[in-house]
Amino acid sequence: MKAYKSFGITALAAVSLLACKPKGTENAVAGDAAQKVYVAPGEHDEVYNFVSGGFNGQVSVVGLPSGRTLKIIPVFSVHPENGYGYSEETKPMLETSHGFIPWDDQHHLSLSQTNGEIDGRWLFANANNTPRVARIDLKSFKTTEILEIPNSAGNHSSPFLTQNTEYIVAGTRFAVPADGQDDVPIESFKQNFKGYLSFIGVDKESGEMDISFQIEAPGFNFDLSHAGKNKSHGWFFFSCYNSEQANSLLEVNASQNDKDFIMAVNWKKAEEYLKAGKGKKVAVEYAHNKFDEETHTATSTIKKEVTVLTASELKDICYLIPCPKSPHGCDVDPTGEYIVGSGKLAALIPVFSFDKIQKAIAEKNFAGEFDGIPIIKYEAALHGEVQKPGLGPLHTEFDGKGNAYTSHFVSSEVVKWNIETLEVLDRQPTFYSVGHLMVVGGDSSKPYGKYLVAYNKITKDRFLPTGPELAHSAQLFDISGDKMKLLLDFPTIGEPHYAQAGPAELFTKDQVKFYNIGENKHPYATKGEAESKVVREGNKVHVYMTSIRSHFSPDNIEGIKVGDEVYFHVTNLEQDWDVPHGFAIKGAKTAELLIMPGETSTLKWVPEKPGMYPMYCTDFCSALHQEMQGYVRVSPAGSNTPLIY
Ligand code: K7E
Ligand code: RUQ
Ligand code: CUA
Repeated sequence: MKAYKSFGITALAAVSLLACKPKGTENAVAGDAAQKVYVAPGEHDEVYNFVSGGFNGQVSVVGLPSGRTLKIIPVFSVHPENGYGYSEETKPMLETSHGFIPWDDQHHLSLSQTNGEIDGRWLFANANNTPRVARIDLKSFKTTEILEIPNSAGNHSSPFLTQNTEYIVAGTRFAVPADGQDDVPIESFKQNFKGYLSFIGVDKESGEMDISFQIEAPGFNFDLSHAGKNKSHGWFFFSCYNSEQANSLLEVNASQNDKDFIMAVNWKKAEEYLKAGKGKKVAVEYAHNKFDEETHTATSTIKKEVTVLTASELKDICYLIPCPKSPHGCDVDPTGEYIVGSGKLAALIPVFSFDKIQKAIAEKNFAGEFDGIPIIKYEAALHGEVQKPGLGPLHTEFDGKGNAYTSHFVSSEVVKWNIETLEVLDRQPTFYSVGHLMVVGGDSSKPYGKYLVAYNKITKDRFLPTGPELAHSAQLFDISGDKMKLLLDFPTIGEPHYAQAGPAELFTKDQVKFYNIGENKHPYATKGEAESKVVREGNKVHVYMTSIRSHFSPDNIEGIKVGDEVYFHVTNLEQDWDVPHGFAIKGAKTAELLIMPGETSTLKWVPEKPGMYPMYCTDFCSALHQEMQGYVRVSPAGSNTPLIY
């Protein structure tokens, strides 16, 4: 989030003040910090931390408490490290209804849950700009599915999930013209623009996603959301700003109203309406991309229709709860009773009670309605307010011991408070201007606690300077005691927004180490060197190539002509953990490949000039790695050089 504009001069002043170290910060660092974060050589971290990459479109995997980056998982952006988005197999993953998109913006992550507990199966990620939701398989740490979301723009309120991963939910940040009618005047915002909330069903076994239904809501900006848990399972809570429905958010336009809303959605009720045949079919276009783990090949298909339930007609699936000024985070505590709203422009944190919301609905304790949607009276839904927590509250997580931790962007601090008594218990400064924060398991019904990480928006002087572009800074706190203790600063990849984490055992148990070559069902797999070959079909040339320490087969090829479409299908024959091979050929515009043991990967190359083109392995794989090379001779189009390999 970027809040400078709305805070104007005050925020800028606050930020520059904070850029010099506040007094007494040294005391916040735990005396035994070094010991607590030290993971000895050869030892493993205690926790996997999955961190969003923000504008880089990726996800990184960080070990805690060491802060070591273990892997970058490419999701919505191409990744030169492993050829994601470059190889023929993975290119379809980045197809959308707008065509191939090599770079997007990734904000939030959700680990799959069963009975409200992290189950270690999948990680879901959102793309903000061209609305999509991805599923990462945590056996392989690979992105295996991407679903585009129609009727959405700025997919920010996403991908939050229900406690058995029944649904991934995605709310649109930008209201969009209703019924897919895109060509309307922007001035007609109030009449024509709506907000859509997508409920994406997830298959229990395979994890496969598709849009089950959408709810058409007023044209607010849906910012963030969280599912109810336990007693509130069956409900979903969305923060919405711009309740004025202004079409320009410049200046104070969108913040005139003293209160915006949290919208409570009864999705079980929506399911009933759907079963009863309610809902309209709306023509749309969205891509559904799947990576088949048997053939190791992705496909992309375009789907054409969604079912939309209209909230204002159905009356009893959506309820609005007033929430002070521009709510951002909308978080539900582990019991499911408390819903925490964080008004970015408010100087308090309202905490709503699920029981009270239910009572208010039953007693019709409403303050009016908006587009046919009842507005529950603020006091009727309120558990209480945290007074003077800090400035610019954004996001809240929980430790399972009755405490909540809220990040404050403007006053640059993490504030710990008690959910029942609403009393502030502790505060620690962050360096600088924290956005999201995360407690290990802090979004589940059973937080693991122990560590909290603050993901800060401004780095300034925390690390050695690297010119104008700096790594973002994360800060690890020990939250096992009464007071939070700073343990470690570490740099991150991209701009982390949300992150989630769980104890290591959850993710290590079924991990893939390499692919069994016998089970490789890739249509162009070559399962032994003897089967390697080059096959010409018109101007298409398929090279069935193998790689094993330390040679390619075939390694020298003649008879390729200018303008041919050459496909190098490289199968890595190794059957050993951690022996990838690389592949590169001079002048190839699709770049390189990195092929895992037992896998087949394809590089497409269209030579444009006659010449001698060396190819080689790019990953140091053995003492004879430098010998892993060959030549391709390219002759002029129409010449009669025979095919030799
Ligand atoms: Cu607060 Cu996109 Cu979750 Cu960033 S948003 S901080
Ligand atoms: S070679 S070990 Cu290019 Cu010195 Cu790499
Ligand atoms: Cu194979 Cu280097």
